[in-house]
Formats: sequence, structure tokens, C-alpha cells
Amino acid sequence: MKSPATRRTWARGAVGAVVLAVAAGLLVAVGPQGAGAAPADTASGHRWITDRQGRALVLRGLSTASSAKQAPDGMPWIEEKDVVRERRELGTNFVRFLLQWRKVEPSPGTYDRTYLRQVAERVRWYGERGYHVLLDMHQDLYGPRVGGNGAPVWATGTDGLASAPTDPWELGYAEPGTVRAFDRFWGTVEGGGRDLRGHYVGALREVARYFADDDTVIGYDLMNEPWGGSVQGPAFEAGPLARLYQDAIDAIRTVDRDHWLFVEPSAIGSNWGFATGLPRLDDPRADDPRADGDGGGERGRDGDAARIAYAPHLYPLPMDLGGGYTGSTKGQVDRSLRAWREQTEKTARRLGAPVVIGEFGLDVGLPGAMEYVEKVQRMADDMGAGFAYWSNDPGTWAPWDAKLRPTRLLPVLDRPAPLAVAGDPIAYRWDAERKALTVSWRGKAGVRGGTEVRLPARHFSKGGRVEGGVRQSWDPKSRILTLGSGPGTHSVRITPHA
Ligand code: 9MR
Repeated sequence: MKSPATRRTWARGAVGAVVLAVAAGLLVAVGPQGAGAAPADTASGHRWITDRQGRALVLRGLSTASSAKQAPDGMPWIEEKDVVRERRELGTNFVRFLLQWRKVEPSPGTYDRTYLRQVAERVRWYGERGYHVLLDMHQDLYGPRVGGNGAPVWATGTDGLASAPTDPWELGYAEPGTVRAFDRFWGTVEGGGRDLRGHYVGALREVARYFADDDTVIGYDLMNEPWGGSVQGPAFEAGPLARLYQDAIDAIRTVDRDHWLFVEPSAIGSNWGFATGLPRLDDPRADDPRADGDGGGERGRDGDAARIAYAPHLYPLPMDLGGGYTGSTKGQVDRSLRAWREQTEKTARRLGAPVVIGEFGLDVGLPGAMEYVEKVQRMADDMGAGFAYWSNDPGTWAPWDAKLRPTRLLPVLDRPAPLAVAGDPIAYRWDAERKALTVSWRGKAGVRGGTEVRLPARHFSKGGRVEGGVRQSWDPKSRILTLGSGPGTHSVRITPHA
């Protein structure tokens, strides 16, 4: 049963999304891409984010946390014990950690090291439990001066235009003061003033300088859900957005040679499965003769040493428009998912980038919500994509409620999966009906360590039975089974011990 509150949210979401779509002009500018032929269900065929042992990482986790947006100190709600619980209850290995520009650079050119230290402390909490942390320069609706979060007040130019609070919040992207703040940031309106994008790039470089040697950090998400203000569609993504990304990548590489740089498309449209105009970006690392490659491409412009990852968000339009994953909406959501996958894979190929679903999520009380989450996880596995579910804030979208008791989402996210694969993954899949996890990969020279799979207690209470592979070790506490690797192709099937 949906609660009255849920129903209200749906209705508001419907109005918001339609108005926003029309405001953005995207339906006209880009148009939905047909579902076309379904891509092959295999995790192979693209580049992988690797750990220090050269193993392909299957990143699975949550964003931490929406609460950081409003917090005066910019810190998420979590304490160290919450990280311990997250690891124990979900066995995740990834977290997308929200940063706020307003906290990094509280006044022009001044960087707050106390804030960065507090972030580093939390990164350590995760690192000590085996997590990889993606530092996400987050914004919604530009910044607090215009009703959002992210940008400092000093970096918010409205030229006297106002922004009123909206419901749903996404509608605020069309408020005049917010549009102008973005236009001032991108430098797409007449008039002088500070070089705001230069400051933003400087703030990112400062974050990277601070975390350059931190092995827990996997990379930086250069901007959450970019919005073009009055410039939209490919004109925005191939123009001001691509220029900002390139400048940020170049600046970060002057202080940090190795961490991954995650880029997002303009959110409205891409989140639903529409095409993105984001062009290929250059990573100076690819031209650095000292940089390690992954053997997945040629050096130079197509360099296998480039470390740019693609991190689009996934919020299918039919759900934004008020549906759950049920009835006639289900078929529409499925079509949206197919279009999203097709577009994402196309863009990832253009960028030469591995894919991480930077966000997906929904109110877990919506009809069919759990089937949807299961379906997205399966899609991520088939694509060989990582994901960060939105979000870990206790409440109706999370695996835990306000009292930190498990919601119905928790058992769905607590799913058997490989975490690190010692070579090139070919495919991996959890078959819930047969209770079998299959993982196949090609061993690769230079990769150290075994393939690690996590077998949650709810499915593997007595551990796993391994067929077709060599068991190296089993840690009942972390529930991680390590499988031997070596040259050649490996194909392993793991079922619960009787
Ligand atoms: O879930 C978040 C909601 O509580 C906030 O009011 C809103 C505005 O800050 O942001 C929501 O989180 C969004 C995230 O920041 C960006 N992607 C979509 C998320 C869900 O709407």
C-alpha cells in the first residue's frame, strides 16, 4: 500500500519533471533514443577501475550522505560505528562521499584545511574497512544563496534575480536567480566579475592535492548533476561543461597523477536514458611515460593509462512522472532502462571509460521498488558497472529507517557479488532462484592476489561450495571467499554449502 505521503510525492514529481523537461527544451533538442538491439549480457569489453594489485574492482555501495549538504560543518550524519554497520550489513566496498565547494573554499582563494581534515578522518573510517571512496563535489540548485547546496555565497551571482523555494525541489533549476547563478558560473552571460569556474577548478585541485597520496580515495566526481542554466543540451555538454572538465582534469593532474576522474553528463535527460553530448576528454596521464597502463588500449590519445570514468545517474522518467515499478509503468521503465544502458555504453566507449552508476534510488515503499532495485543491480552486473545507491541517509529511500532498523531494501542490496577480480572479468551473475553465483575472468600478467567474492550470510549461512575454481581462503567475518587465479580463463560457480 502506498502511503498518502508517497502518493503526494508522486503527483508533485510528475508536475515537476514535465515542467522541467519543457523548460530545458531537451525533449526537442535531443529526443529519446530507441531501445534498439539489446547489448550482449557480458561484463567484458571495456576498461576497469583497478586496485593497487591490478585487480578489476566491482564497486558497490551508497552515497554518504545527503545530510552533508545542509550541515554547517559539511559533514555527513555518520559516526564511525555506522561505517562498521554498513560494512557488516551490506558488505559494500564503495562509498560516494559528498563534498561541498562552500566548505572547501569558504572565501575566495582560501581553502579550509580543517574541513579537509574532517573529510580525511571519515575517509579513514571507510578505508580501514576496505572501502574505496569517491569524493563527490556535490551541488543541487547551485548553492545555498539560491536555495540549493554546493557553491559558496560569494560565488553566487544572481544580478538581483530571485529564486523562490519550489516543490519538488528540482523545479528550482528553472528559478531565475538559479539560472543566472549558473550562467555567471559558466560565463555564458555578458558582464565581468570573478572567474568562478577558475575558482571551482582551484578548489578541486586543492582537494586532489590533499588526497593525492590517500589510497582509500579512488577518485573525484568533478561535479554532481551539472546544469547549464540557460545553455542546454549538446551546446552545454560539448561547450562549457567539457571545458570545465578538461580544465579540472589538467589542474588535478598537476598535483595527483593516479586517482580516477569521474565525469557526469548533464543530469536532466541523461538520467532518463536520453543521449548526452559529452565529448571525449584527455587525461594528461595517458601521455606520461611513467604512468602504469592497464593493457586495455593504446598509449597516446587512446592511452590505456588514462583514468577517466563515466558516472551517469539513473532515474527513469516514468518513475519521475509518478509511477512505481508496476502495471503499465513497468514496461515504460524497462524501455527507459534499455535506452539508458544503450546510451551509457555508447558514451563510455566514446570516453574510453569504465562505468559507475553514480546514483540510482527511490522511495523503497513504492510498489515494485524492490524488483526495480534488483533489476538495476542485475543490469549493473551485466554491464560490468559499479554503483552507488542514493543514499545512506536513514529514511524512506535507505536500507535503514530513522531508527537505523533495516528496511526492505537492505536484504536486496545485501547480494552475493565479486568485489575484486584477478584479471579481466568476462561475466558475473547472481542467480537468486538457483542460488548460484557465477564468475568468469581471464587471468592477466602482473595482477597480484586472488578473486574476492562476498557471500552474505542470508544466502550462504554455511559458506560456499566452489565448482571449477580453487578456494584460497574464506573469512567468515567479512564473508569474503578468495579464489585462486593465474593465466588462462577461469569459470567458477559458487553455491551454498548444505
Ligand atoms: O534526496 C535528496 C533530497 O532529500 C534533497 O531535498 C534534494 C535537494 O538537495 O536532493 C535529493 O538528492 C538528490 C541528489 O542530491 C542528486 N540526485 C538526485 C537525488 C534525489 O532527488
